[in-house]
Amino acid sequence: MHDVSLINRQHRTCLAAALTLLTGCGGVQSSLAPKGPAAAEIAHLSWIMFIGAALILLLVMVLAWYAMYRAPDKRVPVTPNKLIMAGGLAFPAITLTALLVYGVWSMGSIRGAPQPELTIDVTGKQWWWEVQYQRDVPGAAVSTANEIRIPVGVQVRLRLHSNDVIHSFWVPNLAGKMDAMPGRVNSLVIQADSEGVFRGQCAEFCGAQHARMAFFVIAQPRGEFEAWMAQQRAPAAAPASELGRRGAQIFRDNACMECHTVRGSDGIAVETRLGPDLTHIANRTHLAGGTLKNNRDNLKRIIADSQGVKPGSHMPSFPDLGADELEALAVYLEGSP
Ligand code: HEC
Ligand SMILES: [Cu+2]
Repeated sequence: MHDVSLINRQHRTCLAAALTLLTGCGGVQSSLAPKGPAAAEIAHLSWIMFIGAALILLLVMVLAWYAMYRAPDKRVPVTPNKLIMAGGLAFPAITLTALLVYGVWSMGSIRGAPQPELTIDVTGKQWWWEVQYQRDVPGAAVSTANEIRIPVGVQVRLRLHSNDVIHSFWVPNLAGKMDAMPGRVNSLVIQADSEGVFRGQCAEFCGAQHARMAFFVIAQPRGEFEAWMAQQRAPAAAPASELGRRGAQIFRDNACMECHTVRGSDGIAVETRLGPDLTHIANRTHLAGGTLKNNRDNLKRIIADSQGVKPGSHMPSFPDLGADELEALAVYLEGSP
């Protein structure tokens, strides 16, 4: 009796563990919860392969069982030649050809239309993602970091760049992986069928902070997206308070603009620098590649202790800034949501 209940308990623990693992497969970063056509096609193909492989395993197990336990005089006689021709040649040739044909056919919907409506430039950097809208339109370019907003139901082409090492762009709910390589532009089409926030991350080891190089794709209704674009296009508002003005001064005194752009402040030009464009930073949900939620405390923390948050990153810590100076900087940066 005791033994049986013990086994039951172990079974229950196993089941609970398996269920926990399976529920981990849903959610904001899962290729098993597709939210767009390309991801749906990939998930479909994965299920076909998984179920097919499971059936073949079952067949092999049944044959093995038959060979081991069926009494020799009761077995159906098959010559070795026939077995090899059928099981070793014909069967794999047919299943693999079918899989190849299906795979090539599904490539069409994974690639997307040749002329998507919207193109966004995404550049992998050690260790964050620069996201640029209308990069080639002078005066209209918008740059943000680790956050890609897209309208729902629209095919969006991402042009993937890198200016240091090879990164890999992967947002499992929406599409497959695509490398971002120096000296080359790779193209990936994504589309979200419903509103939502989908997490992605760099999927190619790229150095010390590779693990903290996540990003979010935010799919929103067209109107909301357009409003966001218009607001992002505007330069930073001039600081409205004394504290904000002091923050702007501290920003200049510490040469933050060596690496960061704040569009509209004192003629600092829009151009690609080492660090993210900070013009509308208050608008982002996260900081430092998904490492921290974006709020005032964390904003101050990333400035004062960047090397503590993300050791080895190209953002130096500023440990000498006092609490009041950090507050002023944060007020200044948050002044233009
Ligand atoms: C040497 C270049 C450099 C200097 C100087 C610099 N930063 Fe940065 N900063 C970076 C880089 C690179 C990142 C991205 C770090 C990462 O996530 O890997 C960053 C990130 C940030 C972020 C987070 C942005 C985001 O969206 O994740 C803030 C805020 C920031 N810096 C503020 C400042 C302030 C304020 C100063 C001046 C006191 C400053 N930085 C000086 C390079 C620099
Ligand atoms: Cu990486």
